[in-house]
Amino acid sequence: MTFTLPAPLGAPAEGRDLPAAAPQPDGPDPITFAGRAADRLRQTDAALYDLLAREAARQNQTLMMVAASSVADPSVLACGGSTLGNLTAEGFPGGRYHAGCGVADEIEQLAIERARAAFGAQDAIVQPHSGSSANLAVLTALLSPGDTLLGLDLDCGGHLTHGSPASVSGRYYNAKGYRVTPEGLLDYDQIRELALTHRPKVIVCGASAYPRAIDFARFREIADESNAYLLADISHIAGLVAAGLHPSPIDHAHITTTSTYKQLYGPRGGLILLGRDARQAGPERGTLAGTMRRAVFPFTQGTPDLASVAAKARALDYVAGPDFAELAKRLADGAQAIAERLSERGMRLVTGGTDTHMVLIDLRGTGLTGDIAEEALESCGVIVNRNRVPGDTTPVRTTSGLRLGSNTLAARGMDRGAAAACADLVADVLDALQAGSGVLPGAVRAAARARVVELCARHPLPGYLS
Ligand code: DSN
Repeated sequence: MTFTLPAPLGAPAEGRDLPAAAPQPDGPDPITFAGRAADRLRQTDAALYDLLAREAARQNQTLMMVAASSVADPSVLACGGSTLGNLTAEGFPGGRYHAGCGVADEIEQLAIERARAAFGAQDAIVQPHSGSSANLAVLTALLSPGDTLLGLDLDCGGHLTHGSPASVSGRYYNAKGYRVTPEGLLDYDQIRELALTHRPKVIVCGASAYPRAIDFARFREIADESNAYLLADISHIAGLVAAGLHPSPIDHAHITTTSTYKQLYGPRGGLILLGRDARQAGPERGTLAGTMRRAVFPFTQGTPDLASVAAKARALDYVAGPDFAELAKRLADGAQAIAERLSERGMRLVTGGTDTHMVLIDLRGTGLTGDIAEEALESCGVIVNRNRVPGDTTPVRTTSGLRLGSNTLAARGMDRGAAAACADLVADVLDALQAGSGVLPGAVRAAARARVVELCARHPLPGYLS
């Protein structure tokens, strides 16, 4: 079997240059060199192939409005399915614990450079398996068990890894929480007071369900005053930050983390980014950046997923490219349009609107709960998630809210008008549910489903069918 090797990026390390085969136009693809990988799966495992095909069809034919999701370009998926998945490569470029990592080193270095370029960062660690893994690495590097951490409470929009008792972050550390105002907004005076009272070693800013801009500079002032490290988790807003549509935390926070599959339209995975504090001394030895690298490997992870690292490199190239600004603008506009239309339709929104891709509906007083609304919308092909809202007293699987996001709508090319049409769909279903005491009439479901099919056909997933 012959396959074409890509040209190396630079001069290969001595002894690592591989024989390049002549291009074979009709030969197997040089990335999986399995030929038609999907056909091979179909022939060898029809049951799994069928499930994967059904999932692809589901994504194509539904309106994905989960704020924590997006859609990766097929070129990102190609990297994730490449032979890099076969590689064991503990360590970092130029310092591995296994042989055969020359190409992988170049790929990881490329991902690092692209992450730095996309965010204007001094340093980047591209190996975290997820945003949660990135946060775990940072917290374990900066805190000893029992040390104090200050993060946003879960019902106010914080993330599990920001100090929830359901996670390591709240179980192994002395987690204190800050809350939002009755209007749903961050209260920086309260955060400062809590920081000065509890003297946390780490303050976490960033959120999973907070639709407004975050003042990272103010957070850094509070961290400096209370002698804490500032960790900014921008998993939800990383695309807006990269596009300059949300203030960047890179030079305010000591450390910034993000997942790569939400607003970076990349693979499952995470990043750790450092700005002006990268070269300052870490808590024990070496620099802060070096501390973070060791925190990922060997402290909390083993061998990296190089296929995912390659997929991150691919996604980050797009993020730094000319089309991304347009996409980011569209997703911000789309969220605004959704918030405006839902407000016009009488829905109560947490904070009254949005500065990001995210809109949070407060269902209290409607007689509906998040789980019932989520299920009814899914039956129409509109995919959202139930979410707690500030002060929510319902169980986590019930909730009093719905969280919507515009990432995938924007990737489908939807403008403000199309995004508003999606909001109308949501409002129609919720209105009918309310009128029917939680039961969605079949005629409403059928009409909504037909509009979803029509919207999806008019705005196909980019790169998948064309
Ligand atoms: N962080 C979770 C969320 O926001 O839904 C999953 O990525």
